Amino acid sequence: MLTSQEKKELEIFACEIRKSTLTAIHSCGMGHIGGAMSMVEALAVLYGKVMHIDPKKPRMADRDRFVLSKGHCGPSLYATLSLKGYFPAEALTTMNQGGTILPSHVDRLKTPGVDYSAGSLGTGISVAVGSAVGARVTGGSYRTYCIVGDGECDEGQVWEAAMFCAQHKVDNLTVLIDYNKQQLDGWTKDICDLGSITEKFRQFGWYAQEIDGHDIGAIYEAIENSKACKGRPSVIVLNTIKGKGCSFAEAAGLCHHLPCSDEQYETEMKLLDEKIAKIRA
Ligand SMILES: Cc1ncc(C[n+]2csc(CCOP(=O)(O)OP(=O)(O)O)c2C)c(N)n1
Repeated sequence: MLTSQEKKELEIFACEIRKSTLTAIHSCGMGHIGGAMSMVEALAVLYGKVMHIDPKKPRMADRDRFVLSKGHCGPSLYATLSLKGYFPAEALTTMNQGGTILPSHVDRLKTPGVDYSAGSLGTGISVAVGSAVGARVTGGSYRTYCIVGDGECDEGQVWEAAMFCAQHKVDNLTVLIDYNKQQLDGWTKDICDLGSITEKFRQFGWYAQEIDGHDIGAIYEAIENSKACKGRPSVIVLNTIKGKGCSFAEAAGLCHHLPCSDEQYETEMKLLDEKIAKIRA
C-alpha cells in the first residue's frame, strides 16, 4: 500500500505530467489531448513508483519495458519521460516538428526511454507479448507493461494476443486498458460495442481487475496484485474519463483531437498549479 506521502507525490507528478503534456500539445497548436490525459495516473504510478528504470541508462538490459500500444498518445508519455530526466524539457516544444525527437506517434528509434514503436492500433499489445515471452526465453528478470485503448480493443489482433497469453501462461506482463469509452469519432459502444472488457478478458483466461483509473492508490494496488498473480496473464481495466484534468477537453465531451489556444493553455496551467498547491497544503 502507498503511504499518504507517496500518494501525494504521485498526485503531484500526475499534475506535472498534465502540464508538460499541454506544453507539448500547445506548441503544435493541437493534438491527441483526450487519450493522452486519460492515462496520466497510470503513467504516474508506473514511472513514479512501479517500474525498474534508470533514465540515465535508457537501454539498461534489465529495465522494465513499457509499450504504449495506443501510440497516438505520445504527448503524455513524452511529458513523463522528460520529467523523469530522459531528455530535456525543451524538447517538448519541438513535438511533431521537423527533426524532433518527439514524433506524433511513439518511435523507439527517436526518443530516449521509448522502448517500442506503435501507432497502428492493435499491434502494440502483440509486441508487448513478444517482449514478455522474450524475457522468459532469455531468463530476463524484467516485467512488461502495456497500455491499450478501449477503441483499440475493437481490433481483432488484441484478442489474438489475449488468447496466446492465456495458452502460454504469460504472467510477466501487465496490460492496462485505458477504458475512456471513446475512440476517434465517437463512443466505443456506438461504433463496435465491446460489452464488458473485463469479463471478456476473464473469459479469455486472464486475471482481470477493474478499477477507477484516476485513483493512484487503486492503480498501485492492482499492479501489485498483477505482479503476484502466477500462471495467468493480467489485465487492469482502468475506468477513465477522456480528457481528464484538462477542463476544456472534459467540457468538450468528445475530445479525441483538439486545438489548444494560448488562452486555454494559460488557464489550464493555472488550474493545475492551483491543484498542486492544494495537494501540497
Ligand atoms: C490500425 C489503425 N486504425 C486506425 C487508426 C486511427 N486511429 C488513431 S486513434 C484512433 C482511436 C483510438 O481509440 P482508443 O484506442 O480508445 O484510444 P483513446 O481514446 O485512448 O485515444 C484511431 C481509430 C490507427 N491509428 N490504427
